[in-house]
Amino acid sequence: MHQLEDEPHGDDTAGNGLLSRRHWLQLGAGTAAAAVMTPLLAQESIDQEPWRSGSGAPPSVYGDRPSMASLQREQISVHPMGRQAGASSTPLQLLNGTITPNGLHFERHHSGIPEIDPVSHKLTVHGLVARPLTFDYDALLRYPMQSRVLFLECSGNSYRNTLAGALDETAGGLHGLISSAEWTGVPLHFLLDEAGVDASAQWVIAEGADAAGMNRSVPLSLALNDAMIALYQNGEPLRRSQGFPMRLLVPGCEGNLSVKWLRSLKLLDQPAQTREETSKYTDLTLDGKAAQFSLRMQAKSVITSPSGKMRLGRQGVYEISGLAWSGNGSIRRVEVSADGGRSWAEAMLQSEPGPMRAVRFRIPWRWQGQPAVLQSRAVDSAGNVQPTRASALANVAPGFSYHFNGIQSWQVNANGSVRNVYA
Ligand SMILES: Nc1nc2c(c(=O)[nH]1)N[C@H]1C(S)=C(S)[C@@H](COP(=O)(O)O)O[C@H]1N2
Ligand SMILES: [Mo]
Repeated sequence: MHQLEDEPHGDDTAGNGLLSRRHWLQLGAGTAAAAVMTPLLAQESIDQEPWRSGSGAPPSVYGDRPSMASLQREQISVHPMGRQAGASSTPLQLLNGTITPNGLHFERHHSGIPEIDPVSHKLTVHGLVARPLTFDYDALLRYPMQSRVLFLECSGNSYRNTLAGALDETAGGLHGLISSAEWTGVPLHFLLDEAGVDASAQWVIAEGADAAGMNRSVPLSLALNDAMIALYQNGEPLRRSQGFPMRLLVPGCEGNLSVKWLRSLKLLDQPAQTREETSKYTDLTLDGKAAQFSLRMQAKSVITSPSGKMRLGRQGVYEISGLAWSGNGSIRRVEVSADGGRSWAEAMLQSEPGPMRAVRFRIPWRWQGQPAVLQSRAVDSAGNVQPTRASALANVAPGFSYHFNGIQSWQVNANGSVRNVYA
């Protein structure tokens, strides 16, 4: 958490200390107000730091994170069938910017991470096509590729906030089944065009080569217009846990559609009604009906700093910062409240908004020891506004928790501690 400075008021833009962006523009202006908090005045002679007393480590084969930074995924679900069937989440509160480092991309595996030999792995395109085709890794590497920065979110993300009591968890523990990467790979339509899709085909059934053989039905329009076979993740070959050697990516849709370790694409005239689109990932409503194929992830945001389990130190101006995304397009704006939703101020978007891409938002906030409830609300390019927790749950059958996008509330107490609450 960055604490900035103490200084006179006058920039308030919404209740309980939210400040306008003007507050920050002044920081660079050379006025007295420009003093960003300087914790210590420099001394005449600087002490000799211990790490300067000898030479450092030699160049390494593969870079490592600093051992002082305790960057690790949180293991969020212990599955009754064993840890292989669980998930781990991105520690959102420890990161900044918008890209997730590969080693911290969230994981969700139905049957663990297979060890796949890229030389013998094959991808077959078959079913309602003129020519069934098989592609190996080498063949795919020769196709024209595209790179796209995309978020990937599990439809079970944030389900913990659907439970009856608010858990005292971190931002990553509650919402870390979302990550972002620059994915590089082959637009799927190249392979489908080559196989010659039959006019009767409406769906593509994608299947993985893991022991679960996880499979999902993807509407043909999405497969032709937007999906890709990803081969690289942030510049390097996919991580094993992300589907090495190849995975399907269906931008903006629930993570389950992005089948990892992809081995088969079968064209059909109807969905396959697999386990993952019937007994799982469906939305049961209060009238007893379940909606299938709620594929697009809805507008959502989360403040990552200050956030759950953090503690504010001295009083002063802090930067509230977080992530926002939507599977309906791009993020148009993000609003922030410090008074539990009574008043809102528009945050700055500090990264390029783009389709199916998470943005980083920031806004200055003056904390003078007063209790506060911090919230953020995303608005996407289709005009969807992120709902409150209560309205997001209003029509949901108890115990059904997929696709939850209710507003997160962080309570800041007078002693500076920050906790998840339902406001
Ligand atoms: N073959 C296969 N593909 C899969 C899964 C799986 O278990 N097996 N899990 C799915 C689910 S539920 C999600 S949310 C995403 C998670 O992708 P990640 O582990 O790369 O974050 O992969 C999807 N693709
Ligand atoms: Mo998922």
